[in-house]
Amino acid sequence: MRLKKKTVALLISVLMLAVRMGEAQGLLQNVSSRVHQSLDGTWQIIVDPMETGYYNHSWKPKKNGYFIDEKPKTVSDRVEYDFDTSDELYVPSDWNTQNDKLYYYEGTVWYRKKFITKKEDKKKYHLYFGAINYRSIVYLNGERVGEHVGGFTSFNFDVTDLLKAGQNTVVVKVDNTRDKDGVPTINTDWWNYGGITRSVLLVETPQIFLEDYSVSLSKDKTIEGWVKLNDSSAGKVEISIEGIGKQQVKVKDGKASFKFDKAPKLWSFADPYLYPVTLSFNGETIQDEIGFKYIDVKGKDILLNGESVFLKGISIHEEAPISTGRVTTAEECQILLDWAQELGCNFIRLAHYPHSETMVRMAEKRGFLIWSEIPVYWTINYENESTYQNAENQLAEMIDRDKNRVGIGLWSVANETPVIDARNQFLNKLIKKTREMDPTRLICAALDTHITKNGKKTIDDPLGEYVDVIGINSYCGWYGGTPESCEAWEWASQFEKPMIMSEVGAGALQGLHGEQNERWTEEYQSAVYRYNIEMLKNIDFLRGVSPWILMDFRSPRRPLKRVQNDFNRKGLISEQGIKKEAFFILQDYYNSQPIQLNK
Ligand code: GCB
Repeated sequence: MRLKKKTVALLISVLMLAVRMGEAQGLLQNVSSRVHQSLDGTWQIIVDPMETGYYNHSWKPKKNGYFIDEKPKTVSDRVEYDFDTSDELYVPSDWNTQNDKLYYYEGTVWYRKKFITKKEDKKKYHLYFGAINYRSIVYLNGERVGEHVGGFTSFNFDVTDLLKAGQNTVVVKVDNTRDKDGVPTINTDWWNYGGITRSVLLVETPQIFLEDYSVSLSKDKTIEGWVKLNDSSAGKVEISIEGIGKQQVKVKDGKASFKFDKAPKLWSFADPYLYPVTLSFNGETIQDEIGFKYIDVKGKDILLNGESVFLKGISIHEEAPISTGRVTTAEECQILLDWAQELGCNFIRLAHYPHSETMVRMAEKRGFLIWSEIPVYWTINYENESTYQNAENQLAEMIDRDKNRVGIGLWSVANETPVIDARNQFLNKLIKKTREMDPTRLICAALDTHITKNGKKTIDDPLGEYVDVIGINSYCGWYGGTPESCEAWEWASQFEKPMIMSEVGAGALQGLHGEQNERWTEEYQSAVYRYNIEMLKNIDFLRGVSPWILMDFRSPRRPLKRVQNDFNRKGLISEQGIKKEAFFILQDYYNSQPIQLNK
């Protein structure tokens, strides 16, 4: 049988979509405001480096894998695992910092939780995962529910049919094995923390429910939005925005858009105002807090609500202060944001992957503009279509979750990627997709290549053409040149666009002192900051800075025992929360730098 070209194209696109969507259903917007039961806490675990719980000796998937949580029925039965007497791990968290045996572990760990729940007719139940790194397969009461790929985005499954009133067993196979074709790839400069790293929730909704919504500023500076049900039903969604108004939106075919003809007060650094928003449908009420802003670029300027601004930022990894490991609590987010505020920041770069919803919500509430990024990092496999689909899926999941977060100003599609054709095409496609999904925010990428032309560092990466804001990672004084040499560096750009110095910095062990030319001392790091700040002051198209990085973070690329001990030491603060001298140098710079640029 010969298939027509068109049919083949259609089949391919359907297949792609299936890959993109994985098996998770549409993401539930704002889960924490819905009726839910937390499944956080202690889970039983089995470490399974040989995948014995999944494959038989011929490497065929087993029907009776660990997911059925079997018990011997008689004394002569052979069952070679037992969750009940196995080790435990806390969820949410990584396994590496909870159990010494798992510090360097990469592979599969099976997680099991038993929980008791009620089950009402006419309700739907969803298992929601804030994030699992990296590959997960979810089972409920012995049946496979679905799977997900990607370590930093949220997903959920409809488990209504499998859920029982009373006791239930959820088993999750978590595999953090690095993959050459993955996003990220095998080579990164951060710890590949494995595990169920964000909260797990059992969410209850009506059978027909409001799955997703968007509320944002329209082009005419009033309010617009849309609502989407889980199916193509009709109905009425009530939306109320405190201080603005209330309306009933008629939904047809599962979707509807709406407008409020009133100009809201705008969110700003100094007054990060969020409106209480309530959405009700079919007996479910969802509360949100939503702000309104507009952000554009004009020539070399970044305009926030029409005003040219300077972004005083800092890069942040999702690394927990003091306790180390992945950030898992609101208190840890608070500490990181307190430090950024003390530094004088109005901007944070959440590197190198989407951070938790808690972090994003807290940051916008405190007036930080946010750069949010997907882990398209260094040399991923740009030639591979499934790598692209994976990256696009993570991008879609990031935007899906955070589209209502006014604090997000920039979506970053990549960090330090090589300038080759395959990468240019890959990233152009991703940029186009980002624009389609969200035309209201700026698109950027952290680039690292620049040639020296007429004695000036010149930004010439062809990607500069496609992004709105050019991020540049430059490590003068650390990966090249002496600290003193940086002051004289001059910059030029082939693009009439704003630039953010998205990384600059140097490593220092907190408490280690010496001469300013002595590596790893606080004096060396301070010198790098001082001279780079002088350099930055001379870049006339510079509209922001996010030095690398707020706090020391764990990385296997950093083995030097005397100072690093598995930590990248470029933090302005040690992982134990002690500020290094360079913190105050950056703070002085930020205190002297106006936010509003009167051009
Ligand atoms: C970079 C990377 C960042 C690294 C940093 C470093 O350019 O973007 O992920 O951690 O340099 O410390 O080398």
